[in-house]
Amino acid sequence: MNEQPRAEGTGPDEGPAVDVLRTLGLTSDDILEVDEGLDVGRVSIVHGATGEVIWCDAAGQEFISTCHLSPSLDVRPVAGDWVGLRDDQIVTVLPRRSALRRPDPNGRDIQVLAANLDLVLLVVPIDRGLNVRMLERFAIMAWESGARPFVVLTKSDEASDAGALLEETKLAVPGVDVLTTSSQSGEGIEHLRDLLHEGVTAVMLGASGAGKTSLLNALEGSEEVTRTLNRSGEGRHATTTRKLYRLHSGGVLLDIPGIRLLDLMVGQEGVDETFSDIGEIALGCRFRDCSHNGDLGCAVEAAVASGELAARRLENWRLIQAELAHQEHRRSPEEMMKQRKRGRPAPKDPKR
Ligand SMILES: Nc1nc2c(ncn2[C@@H]2O[C@H](COP(=O)(O)OP(=O)(O)O)[C@@H](O)[C@H]2O)c(=O)[nH]1
Ligand SMILES: [Mg+2]
Ligand SMILES: [Zn+2]
Repeated sequence: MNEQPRAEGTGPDEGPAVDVLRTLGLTSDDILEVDEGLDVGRVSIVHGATGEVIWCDAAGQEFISTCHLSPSLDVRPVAGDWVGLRDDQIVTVLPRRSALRRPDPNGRDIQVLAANLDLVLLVVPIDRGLNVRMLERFAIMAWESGARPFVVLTKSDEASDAGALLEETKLAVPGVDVLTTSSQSGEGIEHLRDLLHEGVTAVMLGASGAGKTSLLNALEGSEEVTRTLNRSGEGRHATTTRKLYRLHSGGVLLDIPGIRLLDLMVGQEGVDETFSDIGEIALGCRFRDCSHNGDLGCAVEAAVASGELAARRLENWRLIQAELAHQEHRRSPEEMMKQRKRGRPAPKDPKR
């Protein structure tokens, strides 16, 4: 194994190639070990049997190529993947540190949308109130990815009571940071820029019309973000693609296909994180496998009765549990049977 190029902190390698890879979002958690003679790059998009890759040679000269996928690949590369290249062919997909997934249209398989993310921006408009159920689903999917979820409330200039909606959002996704923004007035945009600094790769998850494109334009201060970026001023890093934006603030934004509500993936871990308030209260339930549905000594239902927990929150949790069971069933009937026999998983210890 050749050990170059590698991220800072994982090896002695510094140099022009690593400098370029950093502008592509390389972090110290990415370990780019590839075979001798391979170049390293980052995938911006894959369509069919080819992928668009931004890569650089050992001298730090940057290129953008449409590369064929080697038939020997055992992992299909996706946007955000670090890959090893030989002669314009992707021959290695490096290990992923996070991955955003959704159910395949057939409902049985799982599709990876983007890899090696640090931040999943949940873009949620508040000009017509807050769609809590959609927010919860986005949050679950984000938690499942292994990246950090971050809620960006948009269109605050048209919100009736942005302050109240902010509080409602915080209750819906405990433990997730929330920022109120407006692409119109500029509220929150500077904060968002600070968040998207070098070494951060982000995606925006949000319904069509949520304000994602406007946000990107506000961040970049331009209507035309697909123009050639030239941050070094020396003609280097001059390539960007329609799908991998190198932001002026230093971060990388991957453009992924829009997600419909139906596509959202539900996973136990993401549900536990998103409903950590219920998980915490459930520690007080008499039975570890309490279903919070008429069970004896249920602390969660008691919390609803006392007003400590909103009834709607428990309702949403139940709906999500049903959906989780349904998705798992569609994916694997056998696994579903096993889980039924084992009973419900015990609530997880609260993290905070
Ligand atoms: N008032 C207001 N309208 C916005 C804001 N951001 C986006 N919009 C409008 O919302 C619509 C959808 O925005 P767009 O960025 O295309 O959403 P996308 O589909 O998520 O990319 C457009 O008509 C925008 O002008 C905002 O901050 N304030
Ligand atoms: Mg758009
Ligand atoms: Zn209970």
